[in-house]
Amino acid sequence: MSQLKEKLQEKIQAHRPRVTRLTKEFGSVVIDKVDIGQCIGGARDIRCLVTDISYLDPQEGIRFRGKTIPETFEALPKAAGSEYPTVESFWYFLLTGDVPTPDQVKAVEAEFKVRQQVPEYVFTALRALPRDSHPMVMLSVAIMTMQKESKFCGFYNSGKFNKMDAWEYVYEDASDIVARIPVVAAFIYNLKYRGDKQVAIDQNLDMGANFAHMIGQSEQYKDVARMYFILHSDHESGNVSAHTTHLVHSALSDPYYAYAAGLNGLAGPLHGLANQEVLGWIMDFQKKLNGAEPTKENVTKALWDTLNAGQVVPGYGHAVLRKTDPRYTAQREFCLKTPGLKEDPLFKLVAMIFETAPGVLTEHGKTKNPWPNVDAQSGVIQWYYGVKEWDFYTVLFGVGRALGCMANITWDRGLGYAIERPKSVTTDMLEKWAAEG
Ligand code: CMX
Repeated sequence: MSQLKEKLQEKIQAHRPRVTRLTKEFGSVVIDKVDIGQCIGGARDIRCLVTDISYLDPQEGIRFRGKTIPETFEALPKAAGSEYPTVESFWYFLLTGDVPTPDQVKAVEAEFKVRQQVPEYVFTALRALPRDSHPMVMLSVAIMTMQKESKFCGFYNSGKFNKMDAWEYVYEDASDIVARIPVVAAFIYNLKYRGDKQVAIDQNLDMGANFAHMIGQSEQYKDVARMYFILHSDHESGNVSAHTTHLVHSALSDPYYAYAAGLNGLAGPLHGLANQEVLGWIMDFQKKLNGAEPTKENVTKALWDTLNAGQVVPGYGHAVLRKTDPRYTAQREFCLKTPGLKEDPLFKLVAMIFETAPGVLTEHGKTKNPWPNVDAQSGVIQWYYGVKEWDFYTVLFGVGRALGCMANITWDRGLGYAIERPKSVTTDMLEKWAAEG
């Protein structure tokens, strides 16, 4: 058993009695109530999911295992010659809640080197798809194609399946998916945008650095990849991709089925596709400017044009957050400290939208949160480094999100969480309850 798996086993075993006690002794304690607005309005704010991987405070933003984004970056061992941690160290941290030692990180890196070998048939399947398929379709297909590798499914069919050990097989699949997904994403990038010029894995590089290497990127982009994958990893459990993954896995569908489903949710424009939509919105705006300088006035007009056309301003608003998303801030700070990037016209335009959009959205009066989310800033960095194919941006999100979703379902099995099955009601029932007050 690997060091990480051993540590995880220890953590899961220590945690199980807490869940048993809560269910057996305190199962009937009320922690929330549901109104008609929530029932019709997407179950907003109803407390009915449990995760210890991350928590999203409306004012403060995300904490991974109790740490804010700056605290996380500060605490974890860094990649050689970088201020950023490796994705592998973050994976250890997300799974166990412990900051790993450099040796523990090395062990995960070594484990990932073995796990990251993607079966050749995945590439054959991707090459068989129409080349103009959306890269999120390709990513989802790739994950589904690998389902035949599932160790959890093998365990289930072995006749020896039992609830206590099931997490170990989820962990195996989850680790395989996390290690392989950047390799698959790089393959898709090269297939779609670089004439199928494929680059072999560099066994000496950590996950983020290897992704940069495989898509033909610069030395500096290695940190972009590390930062990007970590920032996009997890946002507690109610968002569409995390919740879908959890829901599908709750039926004991294996991690391949579950994460492909999660990715399909991430591909929606109100969720992960928003980073692509932001770039599309900006390019549209620049085209309309026809060479003129962007100003606060013409940005304001473009925002109102979008709102008056009944569309949402992509990259702004959030179901939980009520302040600027610290994932936005972390990326903005990366831009501000990177020579060249802070002078980049696209960064300046995004900064001007940041100055303008909250006021416009507040005046518009609909959104509960007029502040930017993670997607408002992420495309600028990619664009600056030459990843200009913005329909690929959600794939980058999907690589990062695998970390959170896979850590979560490993714990779901470890703690034996039930199949998810909320109750629905009819409109007649709602009207009856409404009349009764
Ligand atoms: N532009 C215009 N209108 C917006 C808006 C925005 N950016 N954000 C919210 N609104 C509108 C909603 O569409 C809703 O209108 P209706 O009452 O007509 O349906 C109203 O404001 C209230 O919505 P809300 O309670 O503030 O927000 P929701 O929880 O319903 O939705 C979200 C959250 C993110 C889907 C929404 O803010 C949005 O569509 N934003 C733009 C897309 C985006 O950036 N998504 C990425 C989110 C982060 C991620 O998951 O990646």
